[in-house]
Formats: sequence, structure tokens, C-alpha cells
Amino acid sequence: MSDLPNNNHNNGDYSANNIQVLEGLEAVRKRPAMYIGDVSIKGLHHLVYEVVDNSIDEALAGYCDKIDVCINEDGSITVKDNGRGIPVDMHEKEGKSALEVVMTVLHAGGKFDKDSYKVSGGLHGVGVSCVNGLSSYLKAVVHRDGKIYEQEYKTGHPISDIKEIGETDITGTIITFKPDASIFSTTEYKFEILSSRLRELAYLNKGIKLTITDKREKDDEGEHRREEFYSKEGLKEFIDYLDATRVKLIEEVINISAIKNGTPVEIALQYNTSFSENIHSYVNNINTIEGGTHLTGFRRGLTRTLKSYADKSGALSKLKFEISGDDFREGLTSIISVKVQEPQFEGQTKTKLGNSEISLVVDQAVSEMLSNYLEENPKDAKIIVQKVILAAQARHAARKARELVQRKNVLSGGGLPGKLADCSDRNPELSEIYLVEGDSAGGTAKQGRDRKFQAILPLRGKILNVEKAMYHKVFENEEIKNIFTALGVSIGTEEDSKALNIEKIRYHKIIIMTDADVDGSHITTLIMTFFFRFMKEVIENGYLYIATPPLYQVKKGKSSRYCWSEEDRIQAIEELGKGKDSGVSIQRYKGLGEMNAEQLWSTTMNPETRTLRQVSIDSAAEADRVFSMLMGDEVPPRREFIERHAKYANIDA
Ligand code: 0RA
Repeated sequence: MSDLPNNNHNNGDYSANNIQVLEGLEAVRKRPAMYIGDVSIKGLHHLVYEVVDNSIDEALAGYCDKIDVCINEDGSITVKDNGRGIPVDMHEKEGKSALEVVMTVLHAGGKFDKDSYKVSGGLHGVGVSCVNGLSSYLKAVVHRDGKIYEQEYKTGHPISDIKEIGETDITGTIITFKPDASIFSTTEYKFEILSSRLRELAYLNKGIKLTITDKREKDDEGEHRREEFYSKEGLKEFIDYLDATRVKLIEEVINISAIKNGTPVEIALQYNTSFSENIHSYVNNINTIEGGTHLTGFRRGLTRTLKSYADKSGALSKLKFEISGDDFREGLTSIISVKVQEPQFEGQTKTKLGNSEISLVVDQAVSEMLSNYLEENPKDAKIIVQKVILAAQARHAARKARELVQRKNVLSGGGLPGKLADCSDRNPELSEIYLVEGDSAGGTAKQGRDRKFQAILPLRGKILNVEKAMYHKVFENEEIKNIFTALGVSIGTEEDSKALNIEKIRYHKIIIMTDADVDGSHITTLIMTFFFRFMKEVIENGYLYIATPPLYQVKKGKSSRYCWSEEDRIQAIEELGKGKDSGVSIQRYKGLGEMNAEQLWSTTMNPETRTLRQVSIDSAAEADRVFSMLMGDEVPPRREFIERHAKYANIDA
């Protein structure tokens, strides 16, 4: 790279290797997003995954079974494993220890270890040196060959030589790093985000114990927050975890495990009484949210195998219409995990597997093992076939209902819902739509908005709980039809019911605005569930937001302050009431309706002053579980969940 100052010194004392080392990590610091995706909260957490992935690789190679992650008091991270320890011997060519090479040369991670089965290694597979480059401080401690070694770094550069600091009878690697605050937009780690990734890793890689400890805070008993994850049976237990609040159709999760053409394929599946399809796919422990060839292979294998079994059993003879692929996946929860030697990732977020050979690999694994299963378990096979037929019948009925609805819609002129107050701008990138709880608040919002770019769609009361409703009920629901029509996206049909024509969407900000009370947050959750189940692309594109109306107004004479939390309120009372006689009044806003149009605008709708919370999916599997739990039938786990999360409630949902 010619724009780096060190380039001029390519003579004298500097060896070419030295310069390359420098260039490597300077490149990471210059364009961090190229290496870790972004420098937001996502990229920040990616640093931990990158280090943990190295330990997982050590575990997959058979040398490690314990990984401990710690969020330290000062916000730094420590990852400790009981693997072989990073080698420390002198590296002839580089003229430095192997440890230093691993820590300071880009992509040097697996250099010494070509034979081992290396398939982990993070979404970008950039290695731990990348973490080093993006850390203001990093310390590597290695237990190996009876000795303890240590080296420290600053922004990727060693600040000491490798030192022998003691003796040991264990082996392993301990890496502590502090993300560089001049690079990341935030350096505050979230326990929830890290713990759900570690849980996922535990299920995906059975037999490894992963722990996380948060030393930043203590609970009432003086204990640090801590979680431990260990899965003896892997994917099977992952399914049980995801389906905790769903009613299963067959007793045992179906397991498929095979190595086809050298590619390990692991699949677990279970049918439940719900109507939704929950398939989560992974390649080398990475959640492939955009799918890819492994998913295509799975679907094809599943459909063909079940269809041929059902055909043979004669169960389909009475059906007067074709079964579609979707029918085989209604009420299906499944995890697909493949380990691919040289994965090609495609798609917008590089989470779509492109390797064409994998499709057949997975298809064959499913066909062979599932047809065996069906032959050996005729009782379960019958239950599954019955479920598929029911799904087909319901879908058939739903299509008729939908056609009727759409015909009516055309007869009444089609167009936008009557309740929508649209904005005048036609550019989706600049347009917003507020989904407002209740007609009355909707009216206030219509008065208060900037009509150029803000549209208002009032929703009456509670929208349908899509987690409990059948497909055709969802599409018959007035409020939900209004949302679809207002957004300008069409209701999918049959096979492609999950493929939304997102490029037609009329607004790039969809803002849920409800009362700041229990009912309001329930409605927010209902609407989020609806988007998660039927328009996931909206969330994935970052279009879904939650408005945050104030909780209080503290007033004294002519001055007033809006408050969004108890702390805000206490501070406002103190500041407004300072030194003078009292006369401070506090208004608690129970609902949006208690604000007038001007107040609603200035506190909640004006882009200059409002705070929007963007809805994101950190872990699709976890989101799936949480929504099915919050919105499903079983009350006790929901209560437990709410109580457990009350203290640590994650506002970014
Ligand atoms: C290179 C080679 C070997 C192990 C590792 C790296 C290694 C890296 C990390 C990062 C975190 N924990 C780790 N554990 C091991 C192979 C060493 C050998 O052959 O003994």
C-alpha cells in the first residue's frame, strides 16, 4: 500500500517482512469494516466471536473442551481456553515467536496447523490478529510445555518481547483485549448478545463447556452475572430449547448426522402444533440467515422423502389438489449445520452459502436418513403425514379466502387503506410511517406530524396475535391487511409466501408508536411478532423502529422538562425546583392521548429531538424462541422470562 508512511523504509534495518506485518494491521485499522463488518455494536461483539472461534477450532480439533469468556470490570474481555496453547517457538522466517506472528500477521492463525480440520473462524475468518489491531490493549498468555508465556500489544504492535513468567502444569490460551474506543462507535459489551452466541455455539458444538461472567455488576447477593452452556446432545437439545413453549407432535427430535463427500452434515427436526416454519441454518457455526445451497438441499430432500412416503402409504389419494413445499414445513422446527472446507458466502450480508455441491450433499443425507426413520417409526411417520395434509387443506382454504379478499379489494377500487394519512413525498428513503395505537392517538399524530415525509396509520386496539392464528386468519385480519397495503408490499402466495417484494416498500422507516404502559408494550410486541413472522426482511433491512414517548413532564411556572426515565424525573425535579419554593408539578403520561399534537411532535416525532429504537435480530434462533414464548399459549415460561429479563431489559429488543 503506497499511502503508508512505512513504505519508504524498505531498506536498511527494515526487512520486507517487518513492513508487511505493519501494513497488515494498519490496513485493519484503516478499514475495519472490511474485516469485521462494521464498527458499531455488531462489529464490537464480533471481536469476541473471533477469539472464541479460535478456541472452538482448537476444540473441534479435539484439544479443548472449556472456554470461558469474561467481561472485565473495565469493560475489556478475557477469553480463556484449555487447548494446546498458541505455539511460542521462534518462527525462523519471521524472526519472532510464533505467538507474535499469530497475533500480528493477518490470516496467520492457522498457518502452522494445515492438517487440522479448520472450519470455524468467524464470519470473516480474519483471525485473532485482527482483534489485536482493533484493540487499544491486548495481552496474550500461553500455558504450554510446562511454562507460562506472556506478550502485550497496543493497537496490534508488541509493547514487550514475549516473556516467560512462570511454570504451569496445564495448557491453554488466555487473551485479554480492550476494544479501541477511537475505532468503535460504542465499546460497551452486552451480556445478552454474548451469552446468546455462546449458547448457540454450545448447541452447535456438543461437548464443549462455555461460560460467561460479567464482572461489571453484582446482583443483590453480591454475585456476578454468570451463565454456563454445555450441550451433551447438540442440535437435538437446541430444538428442545427453541420449542420449549410449543407443543411437539412426535416424542423425540429426529436426528440426521452424516459425512457426505467429506462434508459433515448435522440436522435435527421436530414438528409442533404451530403454523410457523422455523428453520435455522449454519455453515461452520455461522448463522446463514440468507440461506443458500444447504437449505435448498434440505428442503428438496425433505419434500421428496415425505411426499414419496405419503404417496406410498396412500394417504394422499383423497386430496383433490397438489401439496406444496410449504405444507411439509408448517409447524417444523429444524436446525441444519454443515461444515464446509472452503465456503463461498454470498448475498447482502454474506450469509448465503454459494457452494453448489453442498445442495446435493444435504439432499442425499436427508433422503437416506429420513426415509429410514419413517420406515422404522411408522407411528411418527403417520402423525407427520397427517400434519402435512392438514396444512395443505388449510392453505387451500386460505388461498380461496385470500382471493375473495383481493377481489373485494379490487372491486372497492384497491388503493391505500382509508385510515392511512399518507405523506406527500414519494421517495421511500425519505418517508416514514407511524403505526399508532388507537384512533384517538392516531388523530393527534395526524395533526402533529410533518405531512411531507410522515404518514400515519392508526391501528385499532390489539392487533391479531399471529403466533396463535392460522395463516388465512392472519390475511383476513383488517389491521394486518391495512399494514400490508399501506406499505405497498403484496401478500405472498403459496410457495413464495415468505418472499416479500421488499423493493416496493413505500417507507424505509416503519415506526411503532404505542402508549408507554403495559398494554402499549404488549401491542408493540404483537406488531414486532407480526413483522418477524411475516416480513422479516423489514427487520433485516433495518426499517423497523419503536418510538419512545416520554413518561413524565415536570413543570414549574413557564419552564418544563420531558422525562424518559425515573432518573430523568428525579433530576428534573431537582433542577427545576432548585433553591426556590416548591410548585413543581409532575404529569405522568399514561398514554399518547394525554399529549397534544405539538407535544407529541416535539417529544416523539420530530427527527431533531426524538429517540427511535431500531429493532434488530441478533440471533434469529433466539428471537424465534422469545417470540414464540411471549406470544404462545404457555404462561409460566413467559412470566419467568419477563421477570428474569426485567432487570437487564434490552431496549434494542
Ligand atoms: C496455531 C497453531 C496451533 C494452535 C493455535 C494456533 C491456537 C490458537 C488459539 C487461539 C485461541 N486459542 C488457541 N489455541 C490454539 C497448534 C499448536 C500445536 O500444534 O500444538
